[in-house]
Amino acid sequence: MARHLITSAIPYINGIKHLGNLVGSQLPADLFARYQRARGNEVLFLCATDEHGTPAELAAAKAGQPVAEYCAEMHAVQSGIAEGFRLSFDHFGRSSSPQNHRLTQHFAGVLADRGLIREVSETQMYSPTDGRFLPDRYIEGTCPNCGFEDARGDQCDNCTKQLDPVDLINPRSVISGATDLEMRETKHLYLRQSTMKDQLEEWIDTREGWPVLTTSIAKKWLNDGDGLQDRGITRDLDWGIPVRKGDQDWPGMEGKVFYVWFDAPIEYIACAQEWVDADKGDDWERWWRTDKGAEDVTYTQFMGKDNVPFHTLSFPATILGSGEPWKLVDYIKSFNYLNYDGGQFSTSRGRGVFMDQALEILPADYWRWWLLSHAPESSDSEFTWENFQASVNKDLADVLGNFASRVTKFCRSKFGETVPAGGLPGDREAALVTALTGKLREYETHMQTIEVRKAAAALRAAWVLGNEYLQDAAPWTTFKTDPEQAAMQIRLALNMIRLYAVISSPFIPDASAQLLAAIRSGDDSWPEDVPAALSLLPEGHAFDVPDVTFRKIADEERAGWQEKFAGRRT
Ligand code: B3M
Ligand code: ZN
Repeated sequence: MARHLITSAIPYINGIKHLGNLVGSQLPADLFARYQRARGNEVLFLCATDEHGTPAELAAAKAGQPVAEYCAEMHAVQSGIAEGFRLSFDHFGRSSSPQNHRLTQHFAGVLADRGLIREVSETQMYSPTDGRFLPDRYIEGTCPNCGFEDARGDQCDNCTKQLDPVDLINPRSVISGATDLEMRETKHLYLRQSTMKDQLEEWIDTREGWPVLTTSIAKKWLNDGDGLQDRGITRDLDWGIPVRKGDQDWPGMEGKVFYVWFDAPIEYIACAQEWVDADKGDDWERWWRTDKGAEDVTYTQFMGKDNVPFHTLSFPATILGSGEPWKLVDYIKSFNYLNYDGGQFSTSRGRGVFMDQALEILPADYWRWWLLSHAPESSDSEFTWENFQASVNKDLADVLGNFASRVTKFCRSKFGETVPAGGLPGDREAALVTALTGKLREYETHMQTIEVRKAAAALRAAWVLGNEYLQDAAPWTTFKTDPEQAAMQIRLALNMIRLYAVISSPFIPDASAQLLAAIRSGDDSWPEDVPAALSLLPEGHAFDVPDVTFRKIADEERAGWQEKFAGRRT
């Protein structure tokens, strides 16, 4: 049994995520976690809310709430929506947890002891109008790299360059819009990533089969311009993890907190501690400490491409720099962006479909299927309502849903609601088994290598084989001349419903559970051997005709949604 540690990028606490965020990390991570569990492997699947930094402070201020209270509420909201989408986290933690406070301070202390942190006295933007220093996201301005005018102080959304607020051209305060910003002296801590460039590069070079998207972004930040830069890891903010050296005070750092991107990835580890402290598990170290059993763990991270620099460079620098036996990531699966109907999804502009709205319209499986089968892997992809409608109606309703419904209804009307006996399978059945085995092995390969779209295509192809078989065998015709043979065909098809339910469960868990329940099978074992899996339900096994598994989306309905979501979210 293999052991898989799986983490999804942890979503910012400020507000509900849109479908583009979902498909870029949490959803494919869930797909992979469900698949590995279905194959009988041991999985620890973790996610959390990213609660620190200016986004949280700004959103709480906007909501007129104390930031701790705001975060607690939004965590509950995000957690509920994650359940709605059937994201099967073993724990959904919080980066503001006491566990993460301790661990982040621990890492800072160890890194300092190993000479990897330097104190820098720097001048930073101070806003007399706002009466405070303005860190990263409180400042916007023009990107020095690409000229984009709304670049944030920490990163340019246009060219993905990591920035420092002082790099911006024509900076302005996000709080007040003030432009009378002045430079004042303040002291900060820097992680000396530059001294670790060779170590990081060697580590990245020895990772096998990483997606080009992942390694090319990492390489760019390692080698472009002056190469890898040291990174500021503290901020002048109230909300965050206080700067301490382990459990000691850090002279000169009073009133400062760690930078959100320093503590956020550490939450991947702290989350495993939270999982244990919540009594859901009893040993987090065997997942995270290579001296305590984690050397045989395969660790896979999922994220959007804008998060890649932090996961390929900054977080590994923290881990490697500590000199402690923490588990490093084995595979980073990164995604491009999903666009919305001719433009970008945008949280700040309220553009697109947000996770809560999606679930109000249709059950999770409809979205899961579309999003995963159109995952922005090799390039950006686009959500359009027409495409969504077509894909739901064809793949889910016509192909999978219709197969289950036709087979069970026909059986009920001719043989009753139990699996019929019937004669021996012939050439057509042998051909089906061969084709199905081929598709299934293809599907497994794509799932193992996390080629999400290809996996979806192979799964769809496996569903199509069932329909083609049914069309070709035509048991409703056969029945008139040879009821025995029709019974054999239907028995095979009923078994295929069970097989489909099992192999489809990573994509569409609710529909799979519904089909398994209808077929009254508690056996969700993976079809390692297709012929065996297709003779599992014996003669006389009772079943029910399932309710409509997937309904079709009508044109008027689609047009209504298109209209409803054309404007700004209110
Ligand atoms: N919260 C950015 C995002 O939600 C950030 C990810 C942190 S992963 C450690 O896309
Ligand atoms: Zn830029």
